[in-house]
Amino acid sequence: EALNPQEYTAIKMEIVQWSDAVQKVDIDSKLGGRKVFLVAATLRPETMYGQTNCFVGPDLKYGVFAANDKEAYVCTTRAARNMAFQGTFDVQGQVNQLFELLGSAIVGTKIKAPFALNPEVYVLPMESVLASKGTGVVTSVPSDSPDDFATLTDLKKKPEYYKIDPLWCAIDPVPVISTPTYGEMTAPALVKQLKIQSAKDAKQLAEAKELAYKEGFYNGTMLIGEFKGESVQDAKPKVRESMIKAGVAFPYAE
Ligand code: A2H
Repeated sequence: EALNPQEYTAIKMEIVQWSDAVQKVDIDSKLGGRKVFLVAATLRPETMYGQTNCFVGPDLKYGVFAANDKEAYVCTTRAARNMAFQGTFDVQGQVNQLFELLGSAIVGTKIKAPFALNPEVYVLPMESVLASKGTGVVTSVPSDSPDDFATLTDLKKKPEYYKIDPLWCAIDPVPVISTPTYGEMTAPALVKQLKIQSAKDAKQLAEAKELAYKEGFYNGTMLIGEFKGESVQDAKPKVRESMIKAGVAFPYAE
């Protein structure tokens, strides 16, 4: 991994409405009029049409970092440091944290999902989000990510246990990619086939993730968006460029 840097696409998801747990009066003064975005790192930008949610680690610490005079990004401090050296912020190499939030406080926040069929989605908790990878914010695409589908299934079963409003996970998976082996819902098909019971079935989920990625990448066809009908292999870099051009994404590497 040290030899091969991972090239992610960072997706900017503007906050439409903060959760009740965030004290609006307190943060308004700290933001200085900046728009705030949750920034998710993904390896599958072509699946963003099918976002139904976004995930944060409930026990992880997040910072709200000034990117410039107009925008602030929510991510881990680790990711903000990387961004500072990749030309993401207006001052090269400098991290300007406006304030800090616990993941659990961000849960329930409503955000814009760029390029998605559902233009606004909610932030939900995911225990398996690692602080050591990406931005600590994960887009949720249950049609194509077995991890996302398994987590959403768990949340839907026990909303009170996870302290969430059932409304926040009420959006159904959206068909994004068709594959010969799994049809239009690759992740749900694999979760069923491998008899995955919950997001805690880490071993089977790792296998499902591998199978879903390979089948989607090598044999998938886009069902939606600007590159509908094209192979996933062709569409992937095009969707990425299209999102970057539209100002809703930027390259992020680590
Ligand atoms: B992927 P790699 Cl549809 N902790 O995006 C846990 N998982 C994280 C993360 C973190 N801190 N940061 C990013 N990720 C997820 C879409 C997707 C992803 C689909 C299918 C597979 C898939 C929607 N979720 O990933 O370890 C993000 O989820 C499977 C490869 O760096 C990101 O891409 O290889 C992927 O894991 C990065 O994983």
